[in-house]
Amino acid sequence: MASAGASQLSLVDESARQGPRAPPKKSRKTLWITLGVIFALLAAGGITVGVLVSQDIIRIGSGSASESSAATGSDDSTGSSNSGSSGSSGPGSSDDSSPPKPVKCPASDDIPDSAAGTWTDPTSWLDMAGLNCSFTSQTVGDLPIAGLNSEWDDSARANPNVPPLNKPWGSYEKLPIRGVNLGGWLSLEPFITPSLFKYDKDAGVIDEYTLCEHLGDKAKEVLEKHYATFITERDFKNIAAAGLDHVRIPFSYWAVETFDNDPYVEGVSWRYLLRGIEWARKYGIRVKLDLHGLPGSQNGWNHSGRAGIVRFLDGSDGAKNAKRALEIHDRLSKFFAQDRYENVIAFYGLGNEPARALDMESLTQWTSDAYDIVEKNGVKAAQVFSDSMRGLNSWAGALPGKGDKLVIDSHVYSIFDPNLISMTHKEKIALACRDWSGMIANSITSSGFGPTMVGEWSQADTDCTEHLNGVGGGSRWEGTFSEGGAMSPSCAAGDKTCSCDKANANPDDYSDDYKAFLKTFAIAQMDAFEKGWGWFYWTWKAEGAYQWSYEAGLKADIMPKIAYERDWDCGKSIPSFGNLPEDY
Ligand SMILES: *[C@@H]1O[C@H](CO)[C@@H](O)[C@H](O)[C@H]1NC(C)=O
Ligand SMILES: CC(=O)N[C@H]1CO[C@H](CO)[C@@H](O)[C@@H]1O
Repeated sequence: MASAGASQLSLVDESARQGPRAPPKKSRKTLWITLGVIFALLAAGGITVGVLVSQDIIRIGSGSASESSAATGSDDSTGSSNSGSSGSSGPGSSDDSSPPKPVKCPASDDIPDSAAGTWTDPTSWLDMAGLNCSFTSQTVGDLPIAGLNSEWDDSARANPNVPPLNKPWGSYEKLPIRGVNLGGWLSLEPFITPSLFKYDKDAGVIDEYTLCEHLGDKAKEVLEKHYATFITERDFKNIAAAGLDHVRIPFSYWAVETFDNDPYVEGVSWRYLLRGIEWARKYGIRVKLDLHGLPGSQNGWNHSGRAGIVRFLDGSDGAKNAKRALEIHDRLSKFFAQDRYENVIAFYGLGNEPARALDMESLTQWTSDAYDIVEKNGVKAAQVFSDSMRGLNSWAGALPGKGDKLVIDSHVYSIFDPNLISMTHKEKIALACRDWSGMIANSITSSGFGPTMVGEWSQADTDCTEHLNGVGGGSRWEGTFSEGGAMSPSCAAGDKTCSCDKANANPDDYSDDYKAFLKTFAIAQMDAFEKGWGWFYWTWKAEGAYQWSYEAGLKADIMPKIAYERDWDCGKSIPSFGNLPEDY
């Protein structure tokens, strides 16, 4: 319309320039005809648009329910409403100066047969909130961009303590990560969501693999419902409000691809990962990608997808699965090298907790190969590898020459080691302030590995939480969990008074002294881990495991309200916690 109008006007100008010799009557007649045609076209266009709008074919200003309630500051938005075919506008398009472009959501007839029902088919998506509903078969690195808006806005900042996304963070040694994991969301873990694992023992459901096997055709529906409801936009908003600035997002290889006869649900979590990154962006939170399950299982633990045997690097098909993992990194890194991710993805994790038993030399070689692939594909984020539970010292001097582009990740817990879990409350705080703090400070020097982060830790001081030691596993605390040796209660009292009742109670029923201890223990660890590049708490949300849920910890006042404003530090003396008994 605009270009047609312009050429009409130039015709009018032309006739006007013909000056006095041109018959004025004819000239005026041409002008009126021209204007008449323009008005007729405008009117017809308006009617057409009106009809399309009234028939819901074009939607205008169609921000999703969650976006509009977040914009008005409502805290009740769940961000998970199934808003059917409603489209969504990009972050920049709410700007008054540029009215949102109309979005046409396709009907199933509009989807090409080849894509119908696949992960690119928006009519098959359970939850459209925050997603672009247009059909596109476009991929990057062979991975779909479906659901993404074309524009993005990196101007948000998580809190006044950190720079907005579009400004450099600066040195992580000076300003450490204060982050949280979104555990149990895109990679399931029984202790985080026991409700998904409530089956008779005979069903043998102990991890995501056996769960999907058991559910069969229903697996997709059950898992997508979990993806859509367990973590929503509201969580990202609350994470930023708690003074946290990074999220580590665990996801597993079946977000991208499945192999052989894998029962896993393929591809569905991909869209939720991409949407999670967009929500992080909206609240100014930087992201650490964390490939939590690698082909074959890199550690044989339930959170790798499949408990039991390691078939990665080692074991049957170990070499094949290690190669598959490199191919997945090739695709992922091509995708995440897009400009849109440069400011929001701060860290790219190569693999969570490869087994300690794996040969150090082959693990180092695999890590180096993966690093090269990701680097070559243009990912600007620093890469992260796990110390594979060997301890930071084992990696001093390893994988040299990468400067700040490769960070080591250690997971620090006091409860899986009989020597640590049996410490008294005060000893545990001293352990964090003295030993862990020294360990991290040493690792970031030139005699250690260098850049060091703690990608997982928790304030739990017992291993009492249901399923923590595997589905139906008991606890070291009460002496009901066997690691091959003799079982004896391992709380500091060391006798049959050791009880899980108090730790597993609702935090409303905790004594003030126990609350004060838990909060001080959390702060002591934050303090220690900030001697390096900072920390990610494990985890943001858990159904009933209060001492593993940052969200529940905030409610119970056993976490600092604002992560970077704390009323105690390791330089102060350890409070007495009244007469807190040592049986819990
Ligand atoms: C939605 O996706 C389509 C296809 O990728 C794209 O052309 C369009 O610009 C997107 N809409 C917005 C609002 O970004
Ligand atoms: C059987 C199994 O793999 N159990 C593990 C499940 O994951 C937790 C930690 O999240 C471990 O402690 C269990 O050993």
